[in-house]
Order: sequence, then C-alpha cells, then structure tokens
Amino acid sequence: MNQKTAAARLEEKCKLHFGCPLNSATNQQAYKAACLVVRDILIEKNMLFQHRNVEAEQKQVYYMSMEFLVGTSLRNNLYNLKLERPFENALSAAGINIHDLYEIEPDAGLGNGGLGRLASCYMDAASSLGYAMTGFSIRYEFGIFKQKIIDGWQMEFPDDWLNMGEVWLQARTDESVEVRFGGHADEYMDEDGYHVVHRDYTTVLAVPYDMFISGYDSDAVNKLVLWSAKSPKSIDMGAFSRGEYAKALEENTRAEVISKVLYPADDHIDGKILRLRQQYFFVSASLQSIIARHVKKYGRLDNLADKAAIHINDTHPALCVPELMRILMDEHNFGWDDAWQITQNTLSYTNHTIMSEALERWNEGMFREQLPRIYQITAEINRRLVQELQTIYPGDVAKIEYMAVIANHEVRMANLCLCACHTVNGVSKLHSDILTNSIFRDYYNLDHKKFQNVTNGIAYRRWLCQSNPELCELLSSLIGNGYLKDARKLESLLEYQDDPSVLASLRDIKLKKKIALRDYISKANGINIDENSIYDIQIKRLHEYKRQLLNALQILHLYRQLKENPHLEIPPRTFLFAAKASSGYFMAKQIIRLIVAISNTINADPAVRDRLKVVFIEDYKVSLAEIIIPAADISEQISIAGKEASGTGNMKLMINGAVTIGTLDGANVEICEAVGRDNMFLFGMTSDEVEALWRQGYSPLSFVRANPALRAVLDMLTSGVLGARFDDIANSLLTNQYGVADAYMTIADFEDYVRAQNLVSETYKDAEKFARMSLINIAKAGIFSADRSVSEYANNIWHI
Ligand code: 26Q
Repeated sequence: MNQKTAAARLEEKCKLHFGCPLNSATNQQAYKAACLVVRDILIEKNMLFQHRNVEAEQKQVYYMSMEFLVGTSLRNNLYNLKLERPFENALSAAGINIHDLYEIEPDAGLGNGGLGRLASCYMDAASSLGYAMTGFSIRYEFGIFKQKIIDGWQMEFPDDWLNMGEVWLQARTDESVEVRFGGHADEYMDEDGYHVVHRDYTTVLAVPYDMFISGYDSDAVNKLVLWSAKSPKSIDMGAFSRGEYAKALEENTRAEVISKVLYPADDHIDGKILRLRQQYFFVSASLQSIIARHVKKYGRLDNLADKAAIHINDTHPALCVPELMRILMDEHNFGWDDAWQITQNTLSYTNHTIMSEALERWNEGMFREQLPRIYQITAEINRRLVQELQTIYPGDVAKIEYMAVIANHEVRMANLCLCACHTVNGVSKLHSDILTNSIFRDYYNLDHKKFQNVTNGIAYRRWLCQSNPELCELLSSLIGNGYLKDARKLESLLEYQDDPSVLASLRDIKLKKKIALRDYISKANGINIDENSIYDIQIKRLHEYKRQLLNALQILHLYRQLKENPHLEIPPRTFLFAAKASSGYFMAKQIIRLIVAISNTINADPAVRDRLKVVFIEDYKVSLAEIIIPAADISEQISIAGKEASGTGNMKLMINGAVTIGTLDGANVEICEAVGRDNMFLFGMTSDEVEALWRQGYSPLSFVRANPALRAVLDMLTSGVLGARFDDIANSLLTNQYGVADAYMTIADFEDYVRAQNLVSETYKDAEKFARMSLINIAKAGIFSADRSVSEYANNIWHI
C-alpha cells in the first residue's frame, strides 16, 4: 500500500461511514476511518495466516489472561505494517495531522499493570515471530479507572473506552457460547457407567469480540478474543407489564455485570463472587471455543496437547483445570485418567507474585454454590492428590495440608495449577529461585522438572522505536536496522561508548524528550519543570512493597539539606511520580496524598526553586508511559528485595537510556548482570539479608535512633509542615500494626538509598560519564526483548 491507495481507502471509509469526503471529516471521523482501513488489512492478513496454520496443522498457543493492557493500537499497527508514512501523507494531503488522530484514541486499559501489559507485549512478540497465538480475556466495558487528584486525594472515574476504542473490535455474535452458573450437579450410575447432570443452572451468553494483533514486518496477525456477557433472555415481560421495571431487568443485569468492569486491584485478593464469576465466564467460554475448533479440525481430542498449548497467566484463569476436565469427561466421554493426562499435557502456568496475600483462595462454600460441577471435579482432583501425597509422605500431615488444593474450607488456585500443569515458571531468575526455595518448595521437591524460569521481556519496538523515534534514528544511523528484528544487535552500540559526538547526540535526544515531557506536564499539571534538571522517575502501580514512600522520604531529606545549606552543590533534580492505587487500598492512597503534599510544599518554596521539583502526574497509563519513559534520566526500581517478581518498567526505562537506581530485586538482578555494577546505582539489602533481618527481629526504631536526619524527616510527616499530617504513614513505619512495624523495611534501607542518591548527583556532574552509562544501558537491553521471552516459552514450555 502506498500513499495513493491509502488515500483511496480512507476516502472510501469516510464516504461509507460518515457520508463525507476525507477533507471535510472531523478528526474523530478521520480517526475512525483510519482504524477501519487498518482493521480491514489486519482481518485479511489474519485470514491468510489462519489458513496457512490450518493447512500446516500448526500447534496453537492460547494465552489466557484476565488482563491485556493493550494501550493504543493505531500507531502500533501502522508501525508494524510499515504504513506510517503513507498514512501520514495521505491524511496530510486532506489537511489532517496524523498525530492529532493518535491523540484521539483512548487506551484499551484492560489491565492493572505489569501482568496485563506483559500479556500484550507477548501477543505482539508472538505475531512478530510468526507464532500462532490467540489471547483470551474479557471485553470489560470499563477498563482501569481514570485517576484524578482532587485536594491531594486520588479519585476514580469510569473509563468509558469503548466510545472511541470499539472500532478495533469485531463482534462475532454467531460464535457466542453459553456459560452455566449455580444450580446442582447430580451424579448417578447406570448400565453405561457414571453420569452427571447439571440442573437448575442459570445461563450467561458469552459473545466474542476479536481484536487483531499485528507483528512487526510479519505475515502473522493474531487475535485477542474478548468475551462480553449477555443475558440469554430478553426482559421479563410479565414483570414489566405489572410495572415492576427494575425486576424485569434484574436477570439481565446480573448476567451483564460480569463484563462490566475490570477489578482495579493488583497483588491482593478480595474473594468477591463477581470476580469468581468473571473468571469462570471467560475460562469456560474460551475453552468451549478452543475445543470446538480442535474437534472441528481433527475430529478427535486425544491429540489436544500435540496441537494446543493453553497458558494460564497467573492463577486468575486457573479454572481452566477443572473446566477442561469437565468438557473432556462430561461432553466428550473421556474417563478420568485419560482426561487428566490430556489436561496436564495441555496446560502451563506462570506465577507473577510471591506475596502470600496475593495467592488466590476462594471460600469453598461460595465456590461450590456458584460452580457446583466445577467444585465436584476440583474436590476429586484434591482427593486424588491427597491420596497420592499420603503414600509419598505418610504421616506428614502438615506438608500434605500445605500442598492440598482444598483445605480449611478454601480452594487454593496456585496449588491447583501446581498439581495440574506440566510446567510452572517464574518471571525472573531471582523470582523463580524464590518460588522453588520457598512458597512452592514442596511441589519442587515432588517434581523439580516441572519448574522453569522465563525472564520477562518487553515489546521494545513499541517502547523504544514508536515512543522514541529520535533515538531509533540515531541507533539506525550508527548500527544499521538489524536491531529492529534482533534486539541483541543493540550491543554493537558499545563500539561508540567513547565517541564524544555519539554521547553528545544521545544527550541532545534526551533533552528533546525531556522538553516534550516538560510541555506535557505544564499543560496537564500547570507545573513548570526544568529540562536541564535530572529527571528522576518512579512510575508503576502504587504499592507499599514498591516503596514510593522510600523515595518520598529521601526527597524530604534532600529538601532539608538544601534548606540548611543553600550552597550545596548538586545538579537540579525533578522527581516525577505516576501511579494508580487500588481503590480500596488505604495506605496506598495516603502515600499519594503525601507525595502531592510534598510536591505542593517544595514547588512553592522559593528557597529551593530551580534546584528541586516534585510532580505527581495523574492518570498513569500505557500512552502516558510512552511520553514519560523516553525522558527519564534515572529509573527508580527500589522495591524491597524479594518482593517484585520481575518488573518490566525497569526494562522500558533502560532501553531508553535511563540509568537504574535500585535494589537487587526481580529483573534488576539481571539488569545488573548485563550492565555491571558500575552502570547502575545499586543499594539496599539483598533478599537474603532481608530474610535474615526478619529472622533476627527487625526494629525500625533502632535505625531511627541511630540516624537523626531520618528522625527529622519522619517528624515532618506528623508536624504539619507539609500542610497536612500523615500520622497513619508514620505509624505504619514505627508502631507495630498487626504485629509488624515497617513491613517493607523502608527505614532499614533509607541510609544506603540516600548514599546511592548522592552518588547519582555526583555522577551526573560528569555529563559524558553519565551519557556513557546511558549508552551502555541501551546497548545491553536487548535480552529484555519480549521476542526472546516468547521464543523461550515457545521452545521450552509450549513446544512449538
Ligand atoms: C486478584 C484477585 C482479585 C482481584 C485482582 C487480583 C489481581 C489482579 C492483578 C492480582 C494481581 C494482579 C497483577 C499482578 C501483577 O501485575 N504482577 C506483576 O507482574 C509483572 C509481570 O510478570 C511483574 O513484572 C511484576 O513484578 C508483578 O508485580
């Protein structure tokens, strides 16, 4: 396609859909027309790709995830299809600026954070590498909430993304399936053997919507299938006629609420019925569709594991285990042992967290009531598991209970995955080691071959090439275009680490991106920041373990130092935060309030003007990250060691030339291996030291007593000097709440963090040295490509 054909297709869409020529279309209309043209191309490519896969009997991967944080698609698709220029020119000839259209597109925010974005990065990589992968999730009517900060408080507003985002979805109403909830499952025997009837259930209709996922310079276009819930009945006319309008709509509402909204929580569980219904809804619909497709093609199911790999993204889709058993046994007459073998050989599972409060458990009674047949199967899985464990570990009641799927009136989803999946993996070396050494140790001892590591990776063509074309232009001029398909080739950049003109160009590009972010912030926040200051950036979900609070305390310390010593020679610094807090997470919201208060206090203080600024940028999301990340000098990755499974923001920042200040946690460990200790700012306890300090008995007060500067900072939380008081935060650090004070050891790591921050300031004074560190980070970021991760999954787990 060239400019001329692009123009013709755009004209055609405009006329057909809006009854006007392109040059008199509104930007909204032009945006939709552009999306529709791109969608047509993708549909066609997808048909060809699918056809080839069917012919070749290609093994299919099904990626099951409650979240896909897609972000925007128009620019990504045009980039992947290499159509950016033709579209830009065709639109421009009609007086339309393509960048204005990019800005209209809402993010498809169908996820909370890392896990959801990872799923989207992997879809992109699979398409780029030519693997046949279908993603399955829910078509949430409202994605992750929009965040506004009002008087320092986070407020949540609905994210009505379908309004402009729906153009990417293609409804396939004719492929709807039924999902059953509630009722009773009766077992009986007759001359043909064992049977189950499920009766008195309620049905919810699952309607699939396809979103097409392109790959870079690739023939492959895959699909993300999003299920929408619909009531199979229209309204109850009897009730309506009696004037009971609400009642007439009740059943509709109960069904359709399932795909209404994404749960805005991460890393903690809440055990709500609706969440369980969401999980079963999308798992059952997806598996029914997978099995129907397989049977249609092969006419048999005993070869399912040869032709399909079903991947469970965290435990959220763990109901795949009993649901696949159900379909095989109840709908296709397999006996238990054969069904179990197929199930085990087909399913694999990735764990994304070691925090015990995030391990999903369901109340057994609720589970049974909502999903009676699934409960029966799960209970039988558990009965057989426990029986087997009793022969292996006779009398070891504690171990068997720990490994059981059902215990203490709870159904434990991680154990369900551990016993049923052929492979289980963690998402960074450290995380995988912690899994096998601690929470999953007993399963590891039982069958260590099951366990693998696949370190996370990112869709770097989005995070580098599309969000930072200026940097890519420089890279291409220096090392050619090979890195666009093989990220490891970025390493050739190392040749230029001592080339002053290359280092100067890197600095120029960084400055340009910093100016762009400055302008965004000036518009969005009304705060003016200095592009010549160090941009020090912490962007991620707000969580105590990620320790935004540690950063905030360190800023207060710096502020005090600057006030006390106005001649302190440090480069000016701008601390930037962006983060959403789960709506019910009290402490996280307090921390946002604190950061906003610090920002207000410091930015208004003439004594530190031009030297220190703090900004909380509201409504963090994929498209905002794409603006912030290229502008970063310093990447804050400061979680307490042992808690961040991997992190992926660290990788996105690194590949854009930011230097990490961080702990040896998650993938930071591997970043450090790649760049060497001299090219990042390491601080803090290791995960072993954290463990040891816990065992020995951690007392934050002893650290405070030994550090008067820290004491002074903590006093600022409660004295009111920040315009408000933060007693709850101070208490969480200093007094035993639920038996622990400072559960994330912020106080213990404070001193070393301040040391590392001072080193940042010192190092930055040598502009060339800092630029060299930045270059080395870019050059060494290639291993963190999602292409590498997905190849590892394909080779070692999915076997395609
Ligand atoms: C569970 C139950 C009820 C409601 C919500 C949830 C829920 C939702 C989302 C639990 C967890 C999540 C998301 C977790 C997540 O994003 N984990 C991150 O995964 C990344 C990709 O592997 C890692 O890089 C991060 O370290 C990890 O925190």
